[in-house]
Amino acid sequence: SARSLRVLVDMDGVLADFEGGFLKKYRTRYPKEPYIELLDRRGFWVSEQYENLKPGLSEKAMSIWEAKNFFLDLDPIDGAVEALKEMSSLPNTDVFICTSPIKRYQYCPYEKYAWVEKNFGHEFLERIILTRDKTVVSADLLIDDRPDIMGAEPNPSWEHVLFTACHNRHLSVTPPNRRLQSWRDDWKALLDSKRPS
Ligand code: UMP
Repeated sequence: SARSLRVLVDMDGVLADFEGGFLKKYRTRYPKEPYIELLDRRGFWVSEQYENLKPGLSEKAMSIWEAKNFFLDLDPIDGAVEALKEMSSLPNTDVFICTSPIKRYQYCPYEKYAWVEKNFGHEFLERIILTRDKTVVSADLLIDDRPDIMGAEPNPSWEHVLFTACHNRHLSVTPPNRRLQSWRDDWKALLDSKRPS
C-alpha cells in the first residue's frame, strides 16, 4: 500500500524522563518534605499522590514542573533517542511527537520545542504536535504512558499502546490492549502489526 503508517509518540514518560526529573528537583528544593520513591508511584497524576501523602504537597509538586528549565533539563528515557530516530528513518513511516503542555505556559511549550531540537535535531521541530486533546489527532498508533486518554472524539483513529512507566506498571493490560515495555522492547514488530499487508 502507498499509505504510510502514522505513529504518535508521547513525550513525558516515553521520550523524556518526567518522573525522574521531578523527583530529583523536588528532593533538592524540598529536602524536609516526604516524597514517593519511583517504585511506589501509583496513578498518572504525581500531584494527586503527593497530596494524598500530605495535604498541601500537590502545590509544592506543581511548583517543580512549573519552574523554568524543568522540561528543558529532563533526561531522555533509555533508548528513546535511538529508537525514535530509527523509527523516523523507516520507509512508509510518519512519526510525530504528541504531547500535552501544562496550562501554566510560561516555560513549558518553549522548552518542549527546545528539548526536541537538543535531543533529536532541528528537523524534528516539524514533527511536534502540542495538544491537550490527543483524541482529535488521527494516526494508526499512539504510544503513551497515560492509561486513560480521553477527549472530544469518542472513537479515536489510533490504537493506544501503553508505554510502561513507574506509575502504570502494576495495571493489568488485557487483550486487545497492548503494552510497549520499554524502547528495548520490539517496537518494530508493533509498527509492523499495524501496517497494511
Ligand atoms: N502533569 C501534570 N500533573 C501531574 C503529572 C503530569 O500536570 O501530576 C503534566 C506534565 C505534562 C502533562 O505536561 O501533564 C502530561 O502530558 P502527556 O504525557 O499526557 O502528554
